[in-house]
Amino acid sequence: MKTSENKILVTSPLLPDLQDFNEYLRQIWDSKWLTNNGSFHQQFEKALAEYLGVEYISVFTNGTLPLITALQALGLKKGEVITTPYSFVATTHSIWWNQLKPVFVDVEPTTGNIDPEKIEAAITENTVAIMPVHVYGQPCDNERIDVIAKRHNLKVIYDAAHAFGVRKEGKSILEWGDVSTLSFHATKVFGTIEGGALICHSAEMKHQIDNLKNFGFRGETVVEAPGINGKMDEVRAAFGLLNLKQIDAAIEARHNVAMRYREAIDKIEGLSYLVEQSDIRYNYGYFPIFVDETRYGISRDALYEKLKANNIFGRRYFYPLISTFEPYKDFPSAALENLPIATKMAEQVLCLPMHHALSEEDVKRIIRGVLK
Ligand code: T4K
Repeated sequence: MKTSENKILVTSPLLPDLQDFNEYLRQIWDSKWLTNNGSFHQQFEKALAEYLGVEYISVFTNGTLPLITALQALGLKKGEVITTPYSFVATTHSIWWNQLKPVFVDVEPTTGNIDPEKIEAAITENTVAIMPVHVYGQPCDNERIDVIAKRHNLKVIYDAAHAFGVRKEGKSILEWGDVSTLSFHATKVFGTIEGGALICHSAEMKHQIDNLKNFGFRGETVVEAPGINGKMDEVRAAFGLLNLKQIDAAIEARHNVAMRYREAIDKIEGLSYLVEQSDIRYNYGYFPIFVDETRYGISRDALYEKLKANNIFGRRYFYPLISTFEPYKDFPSAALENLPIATKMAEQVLCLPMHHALSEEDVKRIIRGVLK
């Protein structure tokens, strides 16, 4: 391999056809309506609800604000929220921004998701909610999480940032828990440049969330809650509306890459990947592999550097663990002995490039790169 070969990045954004987008931009220019629940915003919410198979969805300007707003909408003002350290840092930050206390529990080695058994052990009289993450789009064990939540009267907020379009037994996993959130960041399977959404289960709650993302206004003159500005503008709603038309093809292209990777990695000693659960429609947002240094021969970091030297840019999502970052590292639940599985996964993981536009030649180059 030569370093003069093209750069292959971990992901590449899904972009609408430029002519189609220009036409939508022209309509926005003509209407002079740029934000605040405009026509594209309304169309986008409707089309998303249909595509995802959910009833109530509210789109936001990114994927972090729906998490922050979810905790507000559920009226959680004080207490502890049990969560996973194996995620992007926004998950924990959203708890902190609500002045709630994150409590980390370990994950399951088979999925990387929060371990329900460890949730139960971490519940105290101060626990008010659970915030699991469907990491890499792998569905959490919602049945066990539900039972625990009901038994202890806790709210469940699923961070489904990675789970766009993921279905279990034909139904959207976004219907689980009290609420779920999505991210439409440029690096995600489905993007609106920046964007996100909050999914809830009643018209009343959607109304409350719509008000919260608009400063808490109800009508023109009444402010019913200390809301925030989380509104998605018309340009990004139009972008999202167009991307919906090509999302299935993009997921199919990712699926093909995943199959090629699996076939190759099955033959490499010391490398593994997350095994799929049955009856799930995945979105193939990420392709994490785990490097067992003793059997593979070199460390995860050495493989990461070796690929980089060949212009192949994987990413160590999710290393370091959130619980090791400055704001959280001194929490008792952040202690390494509390999180052995998450710690091991974070030390071994490398996400290989995964997106809809990878060519067969790219895939071959990446596979050659990971071969010993
Ligand atoms: N919850 C979870 C579980 C999440 O994973 C995230 C976000 C959130 C909540 C919060 O959602 P948002 O508020 O972000 O909507 C990225 C993303 O910024 C972030 O959205 C994402 N998770 C996280 C896992 O990854 P970085 O720092 O890795 O992004 P960056 O800029 O290094 O980009 C990665 C690669 O993507 C680049 O090598 C090239 C490619 N890229 C990136 C951008 C921005 C492009 O090709 N085009 C682009 O425009 O954080």
